[in-house]
Amino acid sequence: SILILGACGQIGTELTLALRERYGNQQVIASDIREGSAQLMASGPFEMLDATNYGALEDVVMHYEIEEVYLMAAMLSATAEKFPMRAWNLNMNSLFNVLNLAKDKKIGKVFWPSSIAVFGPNTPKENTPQHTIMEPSTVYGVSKQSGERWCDYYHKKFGVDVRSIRYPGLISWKTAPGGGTTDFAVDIYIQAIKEGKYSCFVSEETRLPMMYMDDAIRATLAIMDADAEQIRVRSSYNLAAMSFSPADMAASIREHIPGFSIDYEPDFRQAIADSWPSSIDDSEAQKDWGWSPEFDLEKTTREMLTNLK
Ligand code: VAH
Repeated sequence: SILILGACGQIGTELTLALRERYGNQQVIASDIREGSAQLMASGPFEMLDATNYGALEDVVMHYEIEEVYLMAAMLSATAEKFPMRAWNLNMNSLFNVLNLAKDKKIGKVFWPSSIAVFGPNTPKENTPQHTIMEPSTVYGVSKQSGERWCDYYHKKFGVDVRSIRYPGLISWKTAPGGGTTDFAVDIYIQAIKEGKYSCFVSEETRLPMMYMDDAIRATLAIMDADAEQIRVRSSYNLAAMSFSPADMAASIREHIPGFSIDYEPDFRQAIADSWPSSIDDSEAQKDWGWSPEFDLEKTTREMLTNLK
């Protein structure tokens, strides 16, 4: 069976539903520290579980005979700046628990999400390469950079089959994101429908790598489906789909909601966004396991406005 930790989060919710669709509802155990959407809770087994609690995690793994774990539980960039030590504890101890279960052969395969947040202010900003300067200036970014080093170490040292993707900002409508800097790219659609206007917490020219959730889920399933020898990068793969600014989003929204207006009130999240790249080179993922995106900004806007209406 498959276990998802953090199954009620923005990625976890859709990953759980996609895995249940593919492997059958009873084969996919959802877990989190709180219950999730009605659709998620109704579609298969659920366990209340704190991913930092090794004993509780091991019990669930043994009870359900788990072979694969998707560790989606984490504290994201904005919240992590407010609670650095809680973020480090959650993001790192959950990873150590899962890597050690794999090292002890209690599970066979691990997916762990990294982020473009591993890059920092002196990383090349355009077409950021797979291997480059990484001096993250956020707690979240430090935890993701350190997590990548541990994943690579456990693979090389103990043969652990852990696979990882550096997600861009993710846009989806099924579950609200929690505490991310790129949450503006979701909020803008929700507010466009509700109020016809949005006050954006990053500046209009803030251009960031973004991806629609369907592409992110498809990439996650693809990297896990690949043969082990195809996965040459065991830290984490760069992954890309599109890059745009809030101004680009507003223009795209106005094609559907002509009167939509936006103003900009940058807050502490501006400095986080400014430390990240504007576009990503994901040629390694394309080459090693056949990655290619399907959603551009226009298609994303259509999907979001249609489903949020
Ligand atoms: C965040 N959505 O904003 C996450 C992601 C690249 C951004 O890591 O923290």
